[in-house]
Amino acid sequence: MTSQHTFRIAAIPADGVGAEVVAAGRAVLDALAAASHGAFAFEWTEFPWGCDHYARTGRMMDEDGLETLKGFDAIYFGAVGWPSVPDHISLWGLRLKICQGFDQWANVRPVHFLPGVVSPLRKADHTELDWVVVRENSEGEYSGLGGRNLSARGPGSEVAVQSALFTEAGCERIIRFAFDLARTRARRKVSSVTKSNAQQYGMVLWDEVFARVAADYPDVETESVLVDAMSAKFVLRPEDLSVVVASNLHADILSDLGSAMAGSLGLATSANLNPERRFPSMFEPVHGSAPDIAGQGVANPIGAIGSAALMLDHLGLPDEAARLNRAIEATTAAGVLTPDLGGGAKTAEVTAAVIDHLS
Ligand code: GGG
Repeated sequence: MTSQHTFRIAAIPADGVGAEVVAAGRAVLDALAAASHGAFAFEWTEFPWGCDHYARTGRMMDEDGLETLKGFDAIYFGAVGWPSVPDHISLWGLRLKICQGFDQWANVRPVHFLPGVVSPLRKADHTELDWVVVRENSEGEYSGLGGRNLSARGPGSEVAVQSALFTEAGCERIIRFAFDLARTRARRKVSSVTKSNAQQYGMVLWDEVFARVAADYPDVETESVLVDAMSAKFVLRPEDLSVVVASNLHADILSDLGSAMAGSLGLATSANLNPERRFPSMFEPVHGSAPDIAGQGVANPIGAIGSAALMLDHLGLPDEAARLNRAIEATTAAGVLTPDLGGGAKTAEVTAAVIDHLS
């Protein structure tokens, strides 16, 4: 039978464990497609970009890479960074280049407990941990504005400036996105996070836009919390949160904290969305390249496989996404866990278990 719909996916494993977890996600998606009896298929094109590419060419990705990627339905990404290349060069040369080049301004990072996963914070009275961290993904502290040697005073006196850029339009679109998302959830609540007592320009603008947009959503509970207080709240009152919206840097840090609370950074999934669909969106585990375990076959593939479920949703296959999420839950519930979760399973064993549970 011929496929009714073939999705063209660009796979970019990039560095370290990226190759292992992207291979896992691809295997699971291909198994789903095979079981669809021709209803859909994936056509993969893999790009060898990352730190090895940098060593060979002086670039993290091809010069015309963004132009090439424009033709795909979605991008499936692994992890960027390797000790041979300074982190700011690898990050800006690949992941941020794609996110910013394709205006993927909404980075959605769900955080929830999985059955069978023991977290030190999974107390009887905190059995529900079910949030989405919405990360502003186009500006803020990642504006790239600034410079070094501004004073030119010589060795030992160097000065560096790093500017955060907050635009009213940028704040408004991500805050509205968070409110619209909250309306789809059981708990209709949006928590806005800033440090506007200390950051008196951009983050005050964010707070003002939040208050204005909130007035359009009277059915959604709201709170504005400083990032230091929110860090404590994550740990002490996780059941009081639903959608958390924050700037690029704050949301990155908070979502790592959240996924550690859920058991491991290796579980954390993410979607870098261009909600207008003018450009492809990108799906990736939140974790980095993990040089300490790369090549050992023990990386947790759940973050990458769960991100593939987010991609299925985006591609218009919500039933398949739900099926994949159920298979992930069945796998962890059965105790098939990688070492980061206290188990002894290899990446390939977890992947095979997820595929088994698809049927
Ligand atoms: N898969 C996510 C990834 O590769 N992250 C690498 C990293 O260093 N990210 C920092 C950031 O995005 O702020």
